[in-house]
Amino acid sequence: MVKRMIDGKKSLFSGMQATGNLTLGNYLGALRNFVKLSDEYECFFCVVDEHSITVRQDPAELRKRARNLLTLYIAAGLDPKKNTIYYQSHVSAHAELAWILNCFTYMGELQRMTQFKDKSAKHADNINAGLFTYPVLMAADILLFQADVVPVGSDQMQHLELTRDIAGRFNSIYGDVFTIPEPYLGKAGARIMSLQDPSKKMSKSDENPNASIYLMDDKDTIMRKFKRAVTDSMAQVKYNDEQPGVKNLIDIYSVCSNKSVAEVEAEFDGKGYGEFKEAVGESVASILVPLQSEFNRLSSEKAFIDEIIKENAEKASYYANKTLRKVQKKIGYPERIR
Ligand code: ATP
Ligand code: LTN
Repeated sequence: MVKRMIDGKKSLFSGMQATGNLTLGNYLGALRNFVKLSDEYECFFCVVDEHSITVRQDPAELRKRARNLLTLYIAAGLDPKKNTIYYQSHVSAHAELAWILNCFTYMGELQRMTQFKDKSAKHADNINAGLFTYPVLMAADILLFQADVVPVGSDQMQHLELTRDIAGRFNSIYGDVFTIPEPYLGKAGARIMSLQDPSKKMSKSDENPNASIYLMDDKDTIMRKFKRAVTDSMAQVKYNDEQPGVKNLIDIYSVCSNKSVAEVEAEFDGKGYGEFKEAVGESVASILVPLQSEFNRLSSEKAFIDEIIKENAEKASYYANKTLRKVQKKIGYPERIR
């Protein structure tokens, strides 16, 4: 039996890290889908600042980026009165449930996680236990809110599978405690590739700034980066695996201009890459430029944002604690005396 937390509505959880500058990949793979789904579900959108400290952060910078991300959620179109938008670190239930779930997760499962392997190769001087148990905290995030659906980019699928395994394992011992979440991957945009090396995903931690479109890039920069994007010498706008650079640009254009892949191929039939890249740049700028002005407007509304931070942390805590108390009771923690 599936539990409905609020008003019979299904619930949705997702989170993003407040590290680095957000890219077009983050927007098309995740944030855009948050907005698309937000009417249909009871939504919890989290700035996962606890995940961020698995790699070293400058404190002032982390605080600033976390606030910017929270503001960006709202600027992208998530209504903070209807959706619960908050910081993970303001809701202690995340860390508390993560501890419990650590005791239901096997070392072997965590050792298989590709993100752990990638990040430990990248940060060889700081392979800390938090980096290793990162997916358990992510499972706790999702399960606390009994999420039915979790919109993510395809790089997070493995973590979501693990979340489902942990939840199933817990339920099989203690009964029906957690909803088993389903991933939501958008049709296109689930994996946007680097503009300089289309075999790698576009990543905010890429050292080459030309590889990524940052959400705060101005129009000239966007146009320039697309102009320099790596393609091939086949001189045809066709969607296939032999042309990974062109394929990536078609994906981006298709999502940003709301056209199907076939429509895009037809539109640029017989035309050169120069013209195509310019159209891709225009379509991306037509989304990012308004997003940036809304972000700038909201950033100056300090009292409004502060109020949202306070109210939504309380709301998130209320629902998270409901699940946490149930879990604590099931596993046999002593009852609280009131
Ligand atoms: P890094 O690349 O530095 O590890 P990240 O951008 O993958 O960071 P997050 O901020 O946690 O890390 O990602 C937020 C969301 O954006 C996740 O749902 C992730 O799957 C999605 N995402 C990230 N990169 C891409 C991409 N290139 N294409 C599509 N979705 C992406
Ligand atoms: N690991 C995710 C961020 C994240 C997340 C979550 C996404 C943390 N907790 C819960 C969805 C649901 C990433 O994108 N790197």
